[in-house]
Amino acid sequence: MEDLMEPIRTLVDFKNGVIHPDRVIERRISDMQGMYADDDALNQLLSIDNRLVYQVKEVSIPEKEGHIIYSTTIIYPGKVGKEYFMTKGHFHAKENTAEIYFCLSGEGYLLMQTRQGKVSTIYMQPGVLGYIPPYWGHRTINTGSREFVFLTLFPGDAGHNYEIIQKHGFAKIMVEENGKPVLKDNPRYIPLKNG
Ligand code: M6P
Ligand code: ZN
Repeated sequence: MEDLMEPIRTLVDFKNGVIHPDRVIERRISDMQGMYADDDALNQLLSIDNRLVYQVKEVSIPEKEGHIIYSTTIIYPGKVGKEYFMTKGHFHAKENTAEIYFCLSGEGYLLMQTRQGKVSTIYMQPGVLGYIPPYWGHRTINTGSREFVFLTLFPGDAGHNYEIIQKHGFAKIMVEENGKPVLKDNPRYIPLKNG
């Protein structure tokens, strides 16, 4: 019983996420360089104000097999050029691990992709649970005009692999056209050679 841990009670607000997080990760425009199709639009935004794109509020759970890590993410409304504010996106370091996203407020998309370039999306609104099966890389996108807030749960030993997305990008991007979100081919996408 050497690993016995005390139970944890966490208060989650539907608009603000975890109320007393142990850690808050902030991602600003400057952290998103190279991730949007339009570099000029990003640099222009950066010259005005290095805005907050999203925040992850984490609870300290051991990053070990058997545990379930949970956190809430708030993606602020905004765009870089025509592309909506989004998370960096990642695969799990241990790729045969799944994840659950549950929308608390706002709206957006869960964009998923396999190493082979197969793409899938789930439209998220309050009450929608998106299940990301093992082997799918994932990113979330705020296509609404308010904060997009969701709760996530994933295995303690899943880990994050950002490298694949940083180097190759997602095959699709979500852009605004005539006031509506549209999924388009990403001009910067580099397919993985061996999947
Ligand atoms: C969710 C979870 C986290 C992740 C966060 C932000 O809360 O999937 O594990 O860190 O979204 O996404 P990213 O790490 O891709 O920036
Ligand atoms: Zn994940």
